[in-house]
Amino acid sequence: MAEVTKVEKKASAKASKKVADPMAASVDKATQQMIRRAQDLGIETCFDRNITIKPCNIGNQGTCCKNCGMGPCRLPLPKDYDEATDDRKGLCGATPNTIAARNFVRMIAGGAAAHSDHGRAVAEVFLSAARKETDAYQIKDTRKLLDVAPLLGVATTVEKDGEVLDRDLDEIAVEVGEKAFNEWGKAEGELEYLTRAPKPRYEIWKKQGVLPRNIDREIVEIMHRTHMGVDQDYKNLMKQGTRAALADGWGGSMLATDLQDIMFGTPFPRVSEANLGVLKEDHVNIVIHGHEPVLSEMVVAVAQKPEMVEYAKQKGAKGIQLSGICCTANEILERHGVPLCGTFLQQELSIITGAVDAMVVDVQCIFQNLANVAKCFHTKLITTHPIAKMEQDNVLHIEFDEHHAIEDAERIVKLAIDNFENRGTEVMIPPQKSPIVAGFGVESVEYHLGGSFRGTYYTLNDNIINGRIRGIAGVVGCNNARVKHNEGHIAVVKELIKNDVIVLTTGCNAIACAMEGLLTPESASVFCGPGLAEICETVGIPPVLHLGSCVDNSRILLAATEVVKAGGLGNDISDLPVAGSAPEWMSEKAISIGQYVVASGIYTVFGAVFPTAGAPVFQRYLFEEMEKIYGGMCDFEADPIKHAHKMIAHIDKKRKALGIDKARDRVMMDFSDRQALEA
Ligand code: SF4
Ligand code: MSK
Repeated sequence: MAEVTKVEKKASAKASKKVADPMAASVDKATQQMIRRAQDLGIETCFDRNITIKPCNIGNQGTCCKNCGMGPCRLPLPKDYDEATDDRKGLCGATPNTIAARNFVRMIAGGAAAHSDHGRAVAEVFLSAARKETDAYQIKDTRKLLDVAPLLGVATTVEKDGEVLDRDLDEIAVEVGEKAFNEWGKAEGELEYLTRAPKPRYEIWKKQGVLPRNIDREIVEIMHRTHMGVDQDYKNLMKQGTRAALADGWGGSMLATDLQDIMFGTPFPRVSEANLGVLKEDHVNIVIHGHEPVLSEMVVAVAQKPEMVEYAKQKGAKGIQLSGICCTANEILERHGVPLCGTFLQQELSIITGAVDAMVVDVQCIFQNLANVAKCFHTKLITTHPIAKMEQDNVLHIEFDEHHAIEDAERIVKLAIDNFENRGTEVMIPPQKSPIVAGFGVESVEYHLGGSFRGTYYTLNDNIINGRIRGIAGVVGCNNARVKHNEGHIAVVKELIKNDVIVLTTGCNAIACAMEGLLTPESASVFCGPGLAEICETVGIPPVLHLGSCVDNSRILLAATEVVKAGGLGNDISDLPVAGSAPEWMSEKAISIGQYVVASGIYTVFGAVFPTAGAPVFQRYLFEEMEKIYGGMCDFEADPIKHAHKMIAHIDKKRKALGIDKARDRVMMDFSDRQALEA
């Protein structure tokens, strides 16, 4: 009998491996088609790994501690759990509450670090641009520069001989860059942006002792406090978790958004498309994936150069098609209209099309398995960031540096063009793509829904008060392969808009909504309740407003602040008929976002899983008691319709407290009814 070779053994093991049912894995047809194709080609994706790798139940409950070498200490929730007699302990005596709280705040530290380090990288480039040390980047939006400067304590005017003169813009930019950069590590004081919040909110943070001192310190302090044998009080741990989360939302993320807007332009609504169908068979396809837009901005600029397009034509392509995955995609969409190739869970699938000539990745949310998938095709996988390399030998590393940014981008684009001719004949691009309008922000919402002659956000508030708009929801966050791709995102959002709740979206929720066709003004008449449909049709906006990337959740905080300022809906964010949601979250960043949103006064519902189920007392603290402190709290609901209705119930509770609940029982009045009222 012939000897069975290692390769054959591996192949037969592969053949017997269980794979995902594409229909059960995603609601999206393009995704289903590509999962099937991957399986036909024998290429494993995350959807299949979801079948073969089961999550650890104890880790899922948040009660596994491995913070020292005496562990891991695993404390699962007993089937007959009784709070009064619960005596679970780790070797050192740590209780489930302490362990779950330590794990939870470490997730906040991870998330806040990721957002904030992204912000720091942007601040570094900003400073180089302001000091004119690089030709590639300029200060594009001087209006925003002048808006941001005073918020960082930078004067925009100067007094000379009794006269007030405008300060030189270059000088302002350098000082803004320096002040911003200082926020990561200043020795004294507190973060400058905290006072952008409504005053009562700031006072709550002050009273609770959670004003962040600087961004880095709060993250470091979490790592210290959660070290073996330090902070053992879950409430005290959450205090620090809150402080670090606020340093993310009102610090690192907000600075990233502002500095990116000043350098690359403040987004304004633009038309584009979304889903794998944006890839073009006869074009060089470059997919950009990750989070930091500093490199992708350059790739966009270079790919549009006539000489590059000409070079692509010489190589037999009709042009260059850029598209994006995850939040780098959202960044270049909101500023340039570059189409969205897909969500977090479609990253492997984009390569499976066989049409991607280069995938360029920077930081965060990048599957290590991309390299294995790319190996099966001609796709060049290029890492660009010194902190995010891959070990596989088919991955190229072209380290990006702002001092030779254009040259780096040219090298990448040329590499992709040169690779076009290596494409196999087996290209399969799903036809699905949806038209979208994206690129909203605090400024454009003001423009579309406010109108400068009536005062900022006045019309939006007016329509909330009269009940046409029932409330506002921020629906954000990732995909999670443990739940059906995009199902939760889309069901939650559709249920909200059906009930007249306008949705602000970012991250992969925004991409999911884009793929479903919810980012067009026309979708309002199909999916919205009558009040919201009327507003969207009158103003010409979609019922779901795409506000950008993960760091752009800071735009949601500022939009809520503007609503408070416009008046008539209370004095603080916690008074507003507003709720948050992350239906399919998976990233530590979502936990940090959730906590800064909660601490900003917003009730926030998570889907998929919640990592504290093994510590019911700590979970109750997050789900109930947090509201008494901050006016916002976390909640969990896996069923998307119930999830949306928890948010709607909260919105209605806030409407009632504001005394505007009756306004929703609107009576359609004709002219004589109105005359009678006025008389
Ligand atoms: Fe176990 Fe305590 Fe060490 Fe955690 S810190 S692993 S609970 S002994
Ligand atoms: S990309 S963090 S999967 S939203 Fe920002 Fe999507 Fe979540 Fe990454």
